Amino acid sequence: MTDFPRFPPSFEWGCATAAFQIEGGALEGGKLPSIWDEFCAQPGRIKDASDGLVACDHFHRFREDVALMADLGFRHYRFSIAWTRVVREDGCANPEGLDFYRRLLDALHEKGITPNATLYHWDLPAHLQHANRGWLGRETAIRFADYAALVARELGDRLQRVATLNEPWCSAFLGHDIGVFAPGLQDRPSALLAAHHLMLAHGLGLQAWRAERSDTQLGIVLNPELCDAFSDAKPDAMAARMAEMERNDVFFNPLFNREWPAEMLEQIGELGVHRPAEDLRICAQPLDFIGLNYYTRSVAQAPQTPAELCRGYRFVSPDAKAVALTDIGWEIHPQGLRRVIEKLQSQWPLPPIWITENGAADNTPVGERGCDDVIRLHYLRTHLEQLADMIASGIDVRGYYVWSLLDNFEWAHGYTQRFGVVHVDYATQKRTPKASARWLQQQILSQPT
Ligand code: GCO
Repeated sequence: MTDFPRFPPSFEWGCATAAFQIEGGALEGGKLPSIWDEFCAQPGRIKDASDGLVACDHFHRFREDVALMADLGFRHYRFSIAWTRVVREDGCANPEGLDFYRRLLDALHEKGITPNATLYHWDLPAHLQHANRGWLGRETAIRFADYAALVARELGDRLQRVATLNEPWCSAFLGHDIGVFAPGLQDRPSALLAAHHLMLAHGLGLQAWRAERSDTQLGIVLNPELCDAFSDAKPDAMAARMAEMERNDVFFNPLFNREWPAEMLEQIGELGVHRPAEDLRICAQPLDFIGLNYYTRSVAQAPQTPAELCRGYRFVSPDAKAVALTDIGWEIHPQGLRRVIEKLQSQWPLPPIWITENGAADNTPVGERGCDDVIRLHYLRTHLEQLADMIASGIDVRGYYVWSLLDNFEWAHGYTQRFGVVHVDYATQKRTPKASARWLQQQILSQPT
């Protein structure tokens, strides 16, 4: 094995999680249901018919989890705050919910771990879905800004870096077009309208936070798509561009005060009348950082079915005989990390970058000698080598957060896909660091400080 590369001394090594995927404690401390609680309760939505009621029971075991992070060498932790835990239906603070995050922040502080909070990782309060059609209503963006201001007031003194949204593409398109995420709609123009309101929420959220505090580094976490064309034929190249427009331009353009491409305006159709022109200016608040999540690339072909024609592309599933896949079926393509960042930088003036998620599904069980997760080990090593090379060639990436600390609730896949560097036995809640966790620990601890 070759030597592991050196990263700059200031480089941040962290791990990431999200509230709904790990916390559990769903009915405790005045927590309200989210759209994901309701989605899980609908038959057929989640592969193993599971839910987030207990998940990794992090709500009760957070001290143990923080100690584990510290033991594994992580000095930075990206987590999300559950809107449903800290804000009551009347918009007032829920002291019990805030207290949970204060205790979590205390535990992190005691271990010298820097918190990085995300305000919205898909768990919209269900009452906003019912009263306001969720992200299809403009009011939800306003309520998000109120929530951001509340967190700034209540927890802001303890949070140096905060992201508004995680992967709004997933909330908008998986939730409203493809329908595999909450709230489970299948309507293309609605997905675009939701995307607009999510970006508006981001902009209003930043304004609201900054009105409360000026000392927080603020940004957003996106999951840009790297889409290659299936062939050199023009329709395939156009399809790849359409996929990237939907996944990248719809979210990056507003950040930099640019209107969506004409193709996307056409797709939103009449619903576009709900997009007042001044919204663009609100979306384009100054960014202190951008978080990028990278897992894989995709390959697009000219559309065939009516739904594909409406989107302008279709994806080709990776061929397991031709390329290496993780257990969830995603191609392992480490060069994509550089390719996607270089491509984004050629299109938009990005602020400093943090890789806020990168990781692999590897469902190797725990045996007598632990969990030898070779797919994940290979994945992490090749992506980190790529990252070190990129930094050496001058790309400004300041930190890396592995997804995820723990095996957890993988959305529509339920508990069937394991992304953790630490194995979780869901029957006993026993945590077992996998080989990849031990390997990462070794690399982090051997870096210059
Ligand atoms: C994401 C998500 C995670 C997923 C991970 C693996 O932002 O996509 O933050 O919640 O679990 O990406 O699918």
